[in-house]
Amino acid sequence: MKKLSFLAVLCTLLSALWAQSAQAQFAKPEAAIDYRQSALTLISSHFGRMQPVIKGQAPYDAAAIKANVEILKTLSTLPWAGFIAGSEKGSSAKPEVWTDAAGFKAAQLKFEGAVDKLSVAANTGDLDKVKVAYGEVGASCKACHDSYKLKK
Ligand code: ASC
Repeated sequence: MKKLSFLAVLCTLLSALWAQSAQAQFAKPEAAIDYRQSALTLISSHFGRMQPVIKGQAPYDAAAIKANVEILKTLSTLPWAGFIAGSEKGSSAKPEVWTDAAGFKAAQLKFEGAVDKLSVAANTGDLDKVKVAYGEVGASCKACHDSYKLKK
């Protein structure tokens, strides 16, 4: 019993420390901007490289698409931690990212959900399903950019 409560206290302390360090992962706003832009660059790369297959310009290698979509699934969760308070200036993020935080969060979840669906489609090995799901991911990229990214 004593051992258990010691463990419980230890876990509580460790998770509090972890939460603190998760919040303090960027030393300055520029680092947060670099982080989110890097993640979005990787997303663009891993999304864009599938386009020739979707357009029928390259053969469908189901295993390669599946592996790439798995990477995209992880990447899709990453950029959002970089949109910290204090990093409003110095990137193409619109002020609405912060003034409409709920809408921005909903757009993130829509994108992540679309990538999840693409993953389900990729796992079937059915190119027609992959094409539809790919289009939905692209639409969620565009919808978020239209509302939350400055046009250059
Ligand atoms: C991409 C990319 C985007 C999106 C967007 C979809 O490949 O880099 O920003 O797709 O163009 O509408």
